[in-house]
Amino acid sequence: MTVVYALSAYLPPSLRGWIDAKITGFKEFLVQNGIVAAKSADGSQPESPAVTQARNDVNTAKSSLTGLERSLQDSENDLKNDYGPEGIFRALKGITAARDSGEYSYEVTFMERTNQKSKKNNQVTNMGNFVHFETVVTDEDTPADGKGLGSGERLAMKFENGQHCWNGPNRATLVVMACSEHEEVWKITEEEKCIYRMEVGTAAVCGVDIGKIMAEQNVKDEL
Ligand code: MAN
Repeated sequence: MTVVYALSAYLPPSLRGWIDAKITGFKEFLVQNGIVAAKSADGSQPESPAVTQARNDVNTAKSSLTGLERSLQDSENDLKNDYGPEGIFRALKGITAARDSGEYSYEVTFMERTNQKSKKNNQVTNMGNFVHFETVVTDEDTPADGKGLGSGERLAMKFENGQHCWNGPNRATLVVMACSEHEEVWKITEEEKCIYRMEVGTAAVCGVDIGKIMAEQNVKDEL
């Protein structure tokens, strides 16, 4: 533009006027169509609308990519969680059963965590977070009301890495399950300092094929 302006200085005034008008018109056309930016009052050259638009498009695309990455991560985490075969335990996830014992109330939230709640001050201590299934062989007489583990191979949920125990390990719980009509905690023991065992009844294990569940978990672990 500057070169054209300089050249027009050598032209006869009538022609110069005509060229100046054409150049001004062309510049206006470029501004109106967003190809170049209008000069601001202080004479600086701001960004053109086309560049602003392109930048906005990039930012929008970036934030939707971030959203997609987050939901992909959520799905991957969900897949990694162990629900056992055919989603049998998916229905149990998040259900809580509790029982008082001594100065505490103990609760298991299946597939999530175990808690020890003080009856005095309601303080909650995490006794472990769900890691995986294990099997336990039990050998006891089933009580008359049927509320007990009985004898045989039982499925168990292992919860680890709970709140650290003073002068001891991080709290951990083994929740051993047997068939029962409702979810209920039958017995709680502290086997060693801060290592707990809960015996619970749940309809989720009635008639399940333990061998199949463990085989599927092993396949998942190897993936
Ligand atoms: C608390 C409870 C007990 C545990 C002690 C260990 O009192 O969690 O179960 O044995 O801490 O200091």
